[in-house]
Amino acid sequence: MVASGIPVIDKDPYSTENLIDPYPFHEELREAGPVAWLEAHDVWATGRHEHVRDVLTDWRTWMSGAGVGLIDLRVDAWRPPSLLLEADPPNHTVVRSIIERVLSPRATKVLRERFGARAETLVEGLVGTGSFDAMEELARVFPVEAFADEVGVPEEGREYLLPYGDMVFNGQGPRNEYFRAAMENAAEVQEWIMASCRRENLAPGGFGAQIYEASDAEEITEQQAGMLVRSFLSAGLDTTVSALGNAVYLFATNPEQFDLLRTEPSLARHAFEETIRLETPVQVFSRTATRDTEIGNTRIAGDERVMVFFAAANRDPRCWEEPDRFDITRRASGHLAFGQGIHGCVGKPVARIEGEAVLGALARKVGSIKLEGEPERHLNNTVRGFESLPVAFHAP
Ligand code: OVM
Repeated sequence: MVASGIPVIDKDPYSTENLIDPYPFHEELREAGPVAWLEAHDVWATGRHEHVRDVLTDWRTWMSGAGVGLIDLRVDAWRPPSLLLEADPPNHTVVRSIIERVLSPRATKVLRERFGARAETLVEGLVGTGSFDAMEELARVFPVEAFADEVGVPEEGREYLLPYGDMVFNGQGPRNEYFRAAMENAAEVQEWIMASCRRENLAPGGFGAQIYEASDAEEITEQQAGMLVRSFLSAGLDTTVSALGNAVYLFATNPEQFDLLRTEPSLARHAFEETIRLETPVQVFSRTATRDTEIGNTRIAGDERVMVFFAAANRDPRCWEEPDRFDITRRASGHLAFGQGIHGCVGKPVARIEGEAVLGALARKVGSIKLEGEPERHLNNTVRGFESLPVAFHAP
């Protein structure tokens, strides 16, 4: 039971209908108040930009160690918790600083050229070839090849990467049909992932090997190093696949924005940020209260959980003008697609380089993008994206 006067929502954000189109639910959540009670899962939820940001930045009140999904991982964990995502200071601080070092803008600057060249080759090969699936031929290929190469994971078995991400992100939701389907082949997928995180299987010089250098320096143990490599493989693939697919879709359906990008390819970086504002890959994570607190004027008791809807905040009309419009010239900074605060996406320098590389290649090599059929959604409890996206890239 919730106290009277507190907004209660009976919609389930994880229903098929709401996964296909989450925006009516997000609007109801924002308009209900600073925070609402979700009856379907007995959990709080917040969706206004101001409150989402406040929760994310107050890690002393809002912990991650009980998990950042719907389910308390102290009670029910399908895998050993992440040392990064599902951890709090002081332990979190140590591992975060190691990953920050490996993925810093300074350390990843060299990827600009490598990713840029790969993206141009990939996109050139798709221009003028008629109808193709942009998920299959572009959005999935690029991270699975380019990012996995940088981590240094073996080439054999990379087909397990996206199924693993699907497990991880479905695992942040309820134990519903999507979670169960993703877990069908779990043992085999996890075995490959864990093997790929071992030192002897990582290419020298890659992000993975660099994490093990921190264990040589005795900053962390070898076992912890393996777990941090697992974080790369958990967080680094499905997210960027979603973003790249969503970008292609938004440009196909907003041709005037694509013309703008073509005349000014340096907008690629901006366009990537606007894409993840409007169609946010990681829609929601959660936090757990470490003490009695409040959101707006609503009391939240210690140990209660709140779902924090990045995607709702990213379309909050209190923050954005014409929030539902795709406008690559708007100032999208301040969006919460990468989160915020001490858990804000540590991989974002890499994600941005991937995005800029692919959107830059589209700008320079493609004349127009046409939808060639009905896109099919890939339904996942956390990540919003497509399964298939039939398009054609016409020559300039
Ligand atoms: C991790 C992890 C998993 C999923 C997402 C994420 C977006 C991190 O295992 O550390 O960040």
